[in-house]
Amino acid sequence: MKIVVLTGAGISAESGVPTFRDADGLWEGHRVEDVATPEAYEARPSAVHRFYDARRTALSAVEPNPAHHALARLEEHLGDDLLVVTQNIDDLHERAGSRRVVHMHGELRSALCRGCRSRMPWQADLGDFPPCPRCGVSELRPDVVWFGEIPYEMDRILAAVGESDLFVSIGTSGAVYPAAGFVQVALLNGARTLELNLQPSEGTTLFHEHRHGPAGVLVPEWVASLVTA
Ligand code: BJW
Repeated sequence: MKIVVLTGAGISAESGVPTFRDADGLWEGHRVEDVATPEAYEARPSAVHRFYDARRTALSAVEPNPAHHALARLEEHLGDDLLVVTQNIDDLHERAGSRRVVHMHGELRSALCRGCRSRMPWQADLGDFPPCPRCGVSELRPDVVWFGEIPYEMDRILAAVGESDLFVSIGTSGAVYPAAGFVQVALLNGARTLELNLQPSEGTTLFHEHRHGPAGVLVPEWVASLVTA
């Protein structure tokens, strides 16, 4: 059985990483749609760098939770038949042991050159506008996908979703496309669809099955049922 799992901020919530659209969400009073844009970066680059530098630093203080570990365990059983597509820019899937992970909205521990478009692993702050070590010309920005930009590895993702027998969405509000549309691609190709989320997502009616509760409980239960079956 081929499985594609789409994860969102909700899977990292129990690790202490804030979500975007919940009451205690990340942007506190700002709509994420107004600030996660290239235009916001052009207007206030220092403020945007401060925000991402703080989130990168905070990553060192959080750990993967039982939901991340369960997905890593599932990969041990399914190997190449499991692909985790995450909208998250944290590295908690990898730290739990998952290897087949696509970061469609980029990664906190990566930088992108605004000039030569090189992507490179990056641990330090970007707020002092370091030049690109590859071209030396332009400044680096967070390697994340803002509104209006094209998410990474879309061809690989759509091929995997199209070939999947089961599509599982975990901890995402279903508010942001193209990720919110993957369930429809899966349905059109005959896959079963399962939602594991704290509450019904915006696309909840598109799923054959829903389980609502914390990912740290639901995901290990779901993985255990698959592995024992
Ligand atoms: C728990 C839990 C627990 C809590 N256990 N659950 C009009 C109509 C349709 C589309 C568009 C439109 N106008 C514009 C668009 C396109 C636009 C878009 O979707 N806009 C919407 C506002 C409508 N999309 C884009 O621009 C994208 N690019 C694009 O479309 O390019 C064109 C193209 C695509 C493909 C091929 C060719 C061309 C880019 C989108 C980029 C999104 N970027 C961000 C920021 C990334 C960097 C950063 O992290 O700062 O990505 S925005 C933000 O939202 C972030 C997230 O990945 C993304 C999704 O959020 P997520 O993960 O769902 O979090 P929440 O907070 O919304 O939800 C958390 C859920 O977890 C909730 O349901 C909770 O209940 C639950 N939860 N605790 C389980 N313990």
